[in-house]
Parts: sequence; structure tokens; C-alpha cells
Amino acid sequence: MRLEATEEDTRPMPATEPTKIRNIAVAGHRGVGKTSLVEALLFESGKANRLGSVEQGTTVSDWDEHEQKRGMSLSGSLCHLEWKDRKINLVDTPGDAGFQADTYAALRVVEGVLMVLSGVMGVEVNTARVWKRAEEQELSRVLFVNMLDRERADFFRVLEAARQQLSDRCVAIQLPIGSEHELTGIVDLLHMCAYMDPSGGREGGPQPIPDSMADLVQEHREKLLDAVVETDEELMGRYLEGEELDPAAVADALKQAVTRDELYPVACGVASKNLGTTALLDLLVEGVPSPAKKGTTIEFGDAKQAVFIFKTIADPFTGRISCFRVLAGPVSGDTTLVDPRTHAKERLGQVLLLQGKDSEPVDALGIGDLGAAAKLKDVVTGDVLVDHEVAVEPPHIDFPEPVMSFAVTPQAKGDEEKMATGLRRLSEEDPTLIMRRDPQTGEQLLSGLSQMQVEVAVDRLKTRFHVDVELHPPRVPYKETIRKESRARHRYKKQTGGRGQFGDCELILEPLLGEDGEMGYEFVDKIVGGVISQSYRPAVDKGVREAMEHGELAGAPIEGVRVLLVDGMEHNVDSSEMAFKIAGSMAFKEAYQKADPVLLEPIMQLEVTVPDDTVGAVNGDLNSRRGRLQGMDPAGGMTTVKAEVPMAEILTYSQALTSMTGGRGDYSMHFIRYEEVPTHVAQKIIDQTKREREEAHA
Ligand SMILES: Nc1nc2c(ncn2[C@@H]2O[C@H](COP(=O)(O)OP(=O)(O)OP(=O)(O)O)[C@@H](O)[C@H]2O)c(=O)[nH]1
Ligand SMILES: [Mg+2]
Repeated sequence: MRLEATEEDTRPMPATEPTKIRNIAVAGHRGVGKTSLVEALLFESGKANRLGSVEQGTTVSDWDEHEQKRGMSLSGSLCHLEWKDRKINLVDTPGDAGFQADTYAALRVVEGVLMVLSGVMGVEVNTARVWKRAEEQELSRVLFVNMLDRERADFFRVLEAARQQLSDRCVAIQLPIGSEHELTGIVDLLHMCAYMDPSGGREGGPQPIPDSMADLVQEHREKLLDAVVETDEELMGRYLEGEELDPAAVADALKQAVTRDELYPVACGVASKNLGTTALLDLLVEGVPSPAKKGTTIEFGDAKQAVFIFKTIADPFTGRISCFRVLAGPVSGDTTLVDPRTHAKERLGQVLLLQGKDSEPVDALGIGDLGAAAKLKDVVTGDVLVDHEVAVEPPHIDFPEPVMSFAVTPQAKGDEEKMATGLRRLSEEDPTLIMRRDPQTGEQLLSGLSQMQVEVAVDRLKTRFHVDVELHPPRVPYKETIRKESRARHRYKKQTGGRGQFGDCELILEPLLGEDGEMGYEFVDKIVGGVISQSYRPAVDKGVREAMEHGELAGAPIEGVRVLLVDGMEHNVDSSEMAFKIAGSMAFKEAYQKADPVLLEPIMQLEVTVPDDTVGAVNGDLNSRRGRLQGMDPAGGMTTVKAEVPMAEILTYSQALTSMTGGRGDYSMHFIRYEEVPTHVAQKIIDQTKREREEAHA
């Protein structure tokens, strides 16, 4: 990231009016051409001098070295351009399910979403997912069917899929001229003109529509007009009377309809050749509402200046960069705001415009505009900063829950601290990357949405923070419990000259299951007649608790036990707390053996969404993982399978799913409860633990 020094001797530039801003998130499934499309839009508007490509790693928005290495977007990227006296802010978002945090955060700061679809693949898992999010947030949506030059691409098939699977209010606003490798241009049905394929150069301006297209254009122009006038009574009247509607009036009605979420125009083109960008830019300007028209739902009280932080970049050179949307303003450089979450003052030295990795200071940013500031102290993604302390409820972005965890260890001993610092910085950048220590196994766990996300974090630890780490599948947090009542007595007695040790207690163990299925622990003092003094009884409890930390079966913690201290004996000289603690611990262990102890494992609720033709394979695989199918929900070519699966069987699911579905599958899961491990599986785990114990003692 480069920060440029402010030029001296320039008059302050006024902030852009909210009516002149369009904030748009470019979203969709993985690899449909979002980054290429952003590149083409920047190029067509003159903001970029050449049309960069993803293959060559030369696009504005995939600027990170790991993005270039992998040929995909890994985080959101903020860009801006001017078109017809409007400022368009574009947030290029990653399509991969593992990097959705930035996509969801971006949806909080825009009025419109440019949904990019592949002309070959149509509506895919993540298209539908982002669409749903956009719908929940009532964002205006424009679709762009890309890659129409590819073999088997079909605009009309994708249009139909969008109407079936996303909304029947999707309507074509552009049409391709020709198809696949014979695609030569596109028709703009709103302005009734054509744009020919510029083959990667700038588009040459509107052309007449080829005569051969007349019928098709007529048909779809009518569909478009029907759809638009249906949302506008006044226009409908004029239309029915046979009046020729002028494009400006239609555009205006279209914009109102898009603003009210009543219509979703479908555009098309070829991002990698810069075909379709003029008409698309026109559509974004004319069709997507400005922040003045469709304000934000984020609270900022009566603040005169307020910004919402939607993204944090942990830059190794410039430090932390916080991207924000101005909620109240204008906000200029040299401003001090306060973060009501921490009550800390945060100074915005400069306000910046970002263009991928490049930044440029500006005098001020107005309401609705998107920008950034460097070196804020304690700000995290999701914070709202205000000019004076007001009680604001920061918006809930609702990031997806992590679905997989790996244990991480530094390769070099002594790098633990460095690794922890690096991981902390990376999880600031990506809130779905979660670092925690497993209290049971003591392992440092890194959890995320996909294996790739965790692997990218490992790559970044190396390149940015210079620490090499290894990933291991994490240990499953097993538990142990008992199935029946048992009783045992233990006398701990030592006579070693001088003062000896004496503790004696008798315990009854009972299975304990709380009302809500929670397995707890209860210690009940049933001593009568003071056979053990009051002062020694807590020591027995302590000894029992210690013994419960590592069960005899697999060294897992024991839960779900009520322990009754029913009898015992003490010695007036030799008894001590220590002696009773040991007696308690030993008595528990003996009783535990007799109480039919069992091993418990965490069960996950799994939801897998896969193409219909792979459902058989996916179900068969879940079966072999001891999964229990609970239901299937087919919708538009994809089926969502619900199942309960033991965590131990699903630690490395993502690779299997990728190979079964050719990368078209997706899943999420969360913990639901503990269940007894089936005997044959349990025996393996018990044997394994035994071996490990023997090795450790060898
Ligand atoms: N033939 C053809 N290829 C395209 C087109 N648009 C993009 N591509 C190529 O498709 C691949 C993916 O493009 P990207 O722009 O990285 O797609 P994306 O949607 O940003 O991908 P993610 O950010 O990883 O989700 C790249 O190799 C592009 O060059 C297009 O219109 N036609
Ligand atoms: Mg991309």
C-alpha cells in the first residue's frame, strides 16, 4: 500500500455531493469475473490506463501478492471512478466462500449490488447466497452476465435461471449480439443502441443495432418496457395509449423501480475484453440509487460527523488502514473522532481515497462516500466513530460462523509470540478467522470458513510476519461420563517416621444430566456424625475434581457425575487436607471404573449444498462418515442436504466435498451436542490414547 504526501498549495476540494455518489458492491460466485469487470469499468472510465488481467496479476483490485499468486480475490478491494459527473465507488468482493467476511461487510456500506454471473454456469451457490443477503438488506441489484465469449455460454439460459432461482423480476436490459466465440457486441435496450467488441481496447461509442437483431430486440425491449411501466402508473397510462416513451422517462422509472427493489435489470458482456462496460456504467449511474436516495440504516445518533468502519487492512508498511463509509459529515483530515465502544479518541490524520493498493489524500469526504484512514489505534471492523460520545448500537454484520479448525504450531521454538501477534493482526483483517486456545487440549486453534482461508493465513504469516507455522488437524474435544451408579472407598495412609498421612473416604457416583442436556458436576456432602471433619471435606471435592480432568478412558474430561461423600475416617494426628485430596481422587478413580464409563464425542449439524447430480455421492460419503441424514431440500438445480455428523469424521471435509462436486459444493456446520461414541470406534480411540501414554512414558 502506498501513501502519497499531500500536495501543498491546493485549494480545499469540496466533498462529493451524496446525490452524485453511487456505492456498489461487485459480488457473485467464485471466478465469474468480478475483478476483471471492475478492471474494465476503471479502464473504460479512464481511471486506469490499461486493461489489467487476473492471469497476469495486473488488476487494480487484486493487488495483494497472495491474490496474484492464486489468481483469485481474497479480500474486498475499494476502487472509484467518475462517469457522467457521478462518482462510482466499487467494492470488488471475493467470491470464494472462505472469504465472505469482506463481502458481507461491503453489503453494509452500499446501496447497490452488481451481481456478476458466469454466462456458462449461471446461478451458483454463492450467487444465491449473496442475493439472499442483499435481499435481507433491501439493496438494489443489477445483474451482469459475463463470459459470454466462452464456449457453452448462453445469455438467455442464464437469464431464465436468474428469473427462476433469484427473482422473476429480473429483466434483460441488454442482449448479446451473437454467442460464444462469435459474440461481436451487445445491444443496450434502454438507449436502443449497440456496442461492438473492442477486444480489450476502449469501447467505441454507441452504434446502430444490427438489422438481423430487429425481432429479438423488439421482443425484449417490449418485455423491459412492460416490466418498467408496470411499476409506474403514470407511465403505464401513456404507454397504453401508444405513446412513444422517451429513454429519460423510462430510465427514471427504471431507477425508481430498482431503488424500490421492484426490478432487477440484467446486463451482459465480456469483462476480459471490456465489452459492455459503457452500457453498464450508464446503467449503474441511471439505475442505482445514490446515498441521498437510499440512506443507511446504521445508527449514529445526533453526531455531526460519523463514520462506519467496514474493513481493516493490516498493512505491513503503513500499519493499519481502516476503510469507512461517511454516515454524517463531511469528514476531513486532521479530525479527531471518538469510538463509543472503547471511549478512545481516534485521530484521522488524512482521509484517503483508495484505488486498490494506491491511496490518495483528499480534503474531505461527504455523506455516503467511501474512503479510508491510516493508523487508527483501537478501531476494529464494525465500529462506528463519532464526533462526540453518543450511545450508538454498532451494526451487526452477522459474519458466518467458522466451520473448521486447525491446530497451529510455529516451526521454530520460541516463535509462539510472533505467531500469536501475526494471527491477531490477521483476524483483525478478517473477522471470520478466529484464533483461540482449546482449554481442553491446550492447542492453539485457528478456525475459519474454509481450508483455503486458513492456508492463506499461514502464507501471510510467512510473508508479512516472517513466521513459519504448521497446520495439524485439531484434536477432537472428547468427553467422558458414566452410565451407572457405583461406590468405592479408598484409604490413603503413609507412615514415614514422624507425622504420617491419613485420609479415608467413601464415595457414591451417580450419572447426572441437567435439565437442558448440560452435563454438570455436583458434590454432595452426606457425612453424618462428623466421621470426617468439616474442614477436610472440601479437600475430597478438590481431589475428585482433579481426577475428573483426565478420564481413564481417553484422558478426556469427565462430566455428568454427581459425587456423594458418604463415609470416611480421620486420624487426629496424621490427617491433612492433602491426604483427603489424594483419598478423594483415588476413591473417585476406583468408583469410576465400576460406573460403566463411556466416551462422548461432539456432533455437528451439517448443511451441504451441492449440484443435484452429486447428491448420491455426497450422501453415500456422509453415510461412511457415520452421518445421519435429516433432510434434503432441492432448489433450482442445487440440493441442500442436512445431516448430523460426528466432528471426528468431518475435520477435513472440504477436500472431499471439492473432489466430489468439482468445487461446486459448499457447506456450513455448527456444534449441537455430545453423544456416546459407538463401542467399536471408542475402542480405537482408547487404544490410541493408551499407546500415546505409553510412548510418553517410554
Ligand atoms: N473468456 C472470458 N474470461 C473471463 C471473462 N471475465 C473474466 N475472465 C477470466 O476468468 C477468470 C476469473 O476472473 P476474475 O475476474 O478473477 O473473477 P472473480 O469473480 O473476480 O474471481 P474471485 O474474486 O476469485 O471470486 C480469470 O482468468 C479472467 O481472466 C470473460 O468475460 N470472458
Ligand atoms: Mg475477484
